Amino acid sequence: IKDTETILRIALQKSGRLHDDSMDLMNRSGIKFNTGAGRLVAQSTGFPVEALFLRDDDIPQTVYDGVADIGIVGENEYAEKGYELEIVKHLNFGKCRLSLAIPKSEHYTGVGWFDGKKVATSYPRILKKFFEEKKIQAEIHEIAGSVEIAPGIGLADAIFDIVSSGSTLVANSLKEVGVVMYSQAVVVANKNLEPEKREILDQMLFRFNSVMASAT
Ligand code: PRT
Ligand code: ZN
Repeated sequence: IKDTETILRIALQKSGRLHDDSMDLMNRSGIKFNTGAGRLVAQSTGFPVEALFLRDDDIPQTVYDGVADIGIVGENEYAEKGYELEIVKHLNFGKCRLSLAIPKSEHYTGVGWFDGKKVATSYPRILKKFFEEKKIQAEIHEIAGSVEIAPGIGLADAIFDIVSSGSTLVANSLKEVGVVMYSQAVVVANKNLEPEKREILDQMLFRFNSVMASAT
């Protein structure tokens, strides 16, 4: 009996800020997918890879569970979810930072300002760790989206959220007072990849490296 050909499964964001750059990198690496509208799984032509299109929130666990072998996700999402994976490549897109921001009318006195305050965020785990390290007693209020409006509507005193240009903060009368982590898109891999899959991954990373080197 002949073994079925080994296929590397990669989890990619279905739609959103990382989708286009992820697809573009795959395409320029010669890995094209037979995607149809709404399809969640796609086979590649000419390379033993299959794509799973997911919400970015689900990518770390999917790779950890081995449903996908590797994935492209923001370091922020990887850090928040807490699954142990191997970061095999930084991709230089999706760059942003996770920052604390407060109403611009507030006088900021340093991180102690947050003592006794209520902070809205979609990244409670990263924030909890940061406050613990700084010995700050603050209340963390988890919300899924539109974090920036929380202070304006009286839901929180401050926020902890993704910032890139900073214009969303300005539009909501907030000011950035501290960066907790910098992030970019990364390739994460399951820690127990079988050798055949590891070999496909290495070939893929070799192509990524050539594409990224020629782009600069
Ligand atoms: O549907 P799904 O769950 O997959 O997507 P999502 O809505 O959770 O995430 P998405 O697509 O918005 O972002 C995916 C990833 O892109 C994030 O996890 C980050 O790693 C990265 N990224 C890079 C960003 C930004 N830049 C960014 N600017 N994610 C979000 N933003 C938000 C920011 O919070 C602000 O509200 O964009 C808004 C504009 O930012 P400013 O500072 O430029 O005004
Ligand atoms: Zn998400």
